[in-house]
Amino acid sequence: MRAGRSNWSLVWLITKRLRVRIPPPQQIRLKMCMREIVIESPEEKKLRAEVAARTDADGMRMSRFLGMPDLSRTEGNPIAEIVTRILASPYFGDLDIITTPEIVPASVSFDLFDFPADHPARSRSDTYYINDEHILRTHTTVMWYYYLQDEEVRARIAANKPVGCFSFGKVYRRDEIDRNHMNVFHQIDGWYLAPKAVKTIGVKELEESLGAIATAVFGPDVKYRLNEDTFPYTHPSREMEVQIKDKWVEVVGCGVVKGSVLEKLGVDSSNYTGWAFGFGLERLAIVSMNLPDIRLLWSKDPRVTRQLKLGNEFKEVSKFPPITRDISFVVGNDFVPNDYFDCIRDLGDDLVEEVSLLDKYENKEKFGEGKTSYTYRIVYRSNERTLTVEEINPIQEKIIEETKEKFHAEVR
Ligand code: FA5
Ligand code: MG
Repeated sequence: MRAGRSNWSLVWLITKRLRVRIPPPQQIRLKMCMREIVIESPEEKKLRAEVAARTDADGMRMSRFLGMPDLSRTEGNPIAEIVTRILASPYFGDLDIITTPEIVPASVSFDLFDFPADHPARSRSDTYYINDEHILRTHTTVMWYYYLQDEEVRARIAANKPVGCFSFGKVYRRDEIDRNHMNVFHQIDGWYLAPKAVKTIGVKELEESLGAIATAVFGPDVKYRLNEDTFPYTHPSREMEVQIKDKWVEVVGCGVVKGSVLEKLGVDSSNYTGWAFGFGLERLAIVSMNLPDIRLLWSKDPRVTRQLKLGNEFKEVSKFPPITRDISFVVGNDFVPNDYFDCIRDLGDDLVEEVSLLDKYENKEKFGEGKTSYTYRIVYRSNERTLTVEEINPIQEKIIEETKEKFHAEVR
């Protein structure tokens, strides 16, 4: 199944000569020779069925998210195109591809990856919990665990050989709502581990791998830079920014894999070292096409889909007018904004373009102890049609109702 070395040098030669922006078909065919590992999880199947049967708001929301299409596997979508380009990059010649469950144990996602006990990602305000033990995966980095369970991979490690793979697909986070953020988005991760006999991996190799990513996606003239960053499972860590027009945009998180995490995953860290990266695919697509709104990537409007080609400057299709509504309320200090954004998204679905905080303050005399006043602006806009007040008012009414009932807020 695995491509022989000789095959790969051929791919490398082809790519090098052409400096392709879009990989020609023969390369993609050759790339099929990478080993594809698909992790079947009976536990995930069972949990998916359980979620699908739920009728509470949380359950229905997660069920809706799980049912959304995986754009990284949707032919013709730029998210899939970015993945294809990265997989075709000669630098990553012999990496495997692994598909992992989307519902994963919290213990795997957080404990094995050295997340401190008080890390915000562990909290229910940042992560979707299916139950006390399981979450919707928050990043594709969780593949490290699954990859190292594969028998052939373990055999390669036992034989003192390098291993590495890509993993891509949907991830889920409770987050703000704006033109650059969705609760469901896509990531790709890659990593490579080598024994000392082959090489010791440090920042130099990490930077090389990132250069390869930047070139694969944006072409050879891309300008990028690396800043210090921190992740629980890598050290040192970096974020990569690429320059688009005169703006620097954060696109990739990466680092040298931490020895303590390798040990927990069953790899001898005195022998093996590795680099790893992971990033949001939407961000790259937005940057590459100058997209004004992340939701356009999900659009079915032919005026939009026709234009969704990487590197193609997006021309705004007559933007439909927004409807804006503000809501002010006083609420207890245990109010969790991400819960509120979820609630608004449930009620307004993809008509909600943005929710922004206009104002927040405490005033003991006026509201009493432990209370805060918030004002949010909700911008409703459709990418498909002009919204009417008749359509938006009932949604806004419902939001006001839920603000009172679910969040015990006093709406002003
Ligand atoms: C991570 O997820 C790390 N797992 C990356 C990593 C992998 C580091 C391996 C080291 C080694 P971070 O939380 O910064 O990192 O997210 C990565 C990218 O996801 C961001 O740069 C951004 O492009 C994208 N992203 C994050 N939140 C959202 C969102 N709500 N909507 C769309 N894209 C998002
Ligand atoms: Mg980041």
